[in-house]
Amino acid sequence: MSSDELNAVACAIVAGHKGILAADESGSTIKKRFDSIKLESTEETRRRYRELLFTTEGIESFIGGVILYDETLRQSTHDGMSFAELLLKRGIVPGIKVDQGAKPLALHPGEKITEGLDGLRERLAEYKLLGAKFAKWRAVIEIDERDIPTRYGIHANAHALARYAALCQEAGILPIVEPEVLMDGEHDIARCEAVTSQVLEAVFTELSAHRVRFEDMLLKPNMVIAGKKCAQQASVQQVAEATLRCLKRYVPAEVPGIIFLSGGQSAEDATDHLNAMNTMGPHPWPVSFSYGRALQAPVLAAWQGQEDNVAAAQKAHLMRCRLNSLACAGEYARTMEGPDHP
Ligand code: 5MM
Repeated sequence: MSSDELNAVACAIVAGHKGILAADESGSTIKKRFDSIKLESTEETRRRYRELLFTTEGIESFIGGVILYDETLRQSTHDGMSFAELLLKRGIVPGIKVDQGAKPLALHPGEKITEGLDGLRERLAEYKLLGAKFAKWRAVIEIDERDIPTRYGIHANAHALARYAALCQEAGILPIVEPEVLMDGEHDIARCEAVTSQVLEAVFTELSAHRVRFEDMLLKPNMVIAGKKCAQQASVQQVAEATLRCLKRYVPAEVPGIIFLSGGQSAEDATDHLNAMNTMGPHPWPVSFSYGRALQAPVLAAWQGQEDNVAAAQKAHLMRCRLNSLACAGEYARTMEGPDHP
């Protein structure tokens, strides 16, 4: 794919207030999600669950892309259509998580480095044949009192993100660059803003050094938010202001879209924060979502692994997608939550 085509994929994903469904849980993560509804995680239960998500009627009006896991990209609907083909037919761009998870960073206790660069060029070529148009790599940055993250931990993760993004562009696959500052911990919103700033600065320095074209990528950052265990939680307005301040300082206007992760926020908070940011525009880039838990938690709760609950789960799914799309337009209100709202 040429540069123009990669940019067109990025723009198509976020056009019309659409966002991304992150359904790329690895084996251990989806097992945790299924444990919460007491469902065994097997290849078939995972396939059934992903079919429920991807066949929900109407989501194509709100969802421009879906991130898949390796196993899911190779799976099909019950009547044999590959998930990638199904999504493409519905006008939704299929993508693939290509990192191989965050592992302990040697000699840096408490820090992680994402692995998966070895053999990535060959894997990208195969994923392209299987229908993936974009890829995703997630770096994980933890904050704690003991001078973590270190400069080296940030640099190592930024460097890996840039190497991944360069390989994607070489292969003609749009890279989603995801540096996630975790919201676990006791830190306040100011510390999150300081660390997120350092991380974004390092990421764009490395992307530039690796000759990655900013117009041919999407950025998937965390919002600037207080740690879950911080006694002083910030208001919706404070989160929106701090997040935008940080992004406007470090993210070039050439980037065709910001697609936030939800990071453990409740479904309602993730939508509310996104909406607040979109009432404060215009911004240099579309400000949208690429949520995993904040889109799927209500679906899993409604489904419970039962065939009889598929319709209710799809209804919950459609509603969450619609509310987040409204938030991309700055038209969401908390009063729209609840089963009775159309
Ligand atoms: C769906 O979760 C993704 C995969 O996680 P693992 O590699 O740990 O199995 C995750 O990368 C996700 O795409 C993003 O973090 C966004 O998810 P949330 O739940 O934070 O919105």
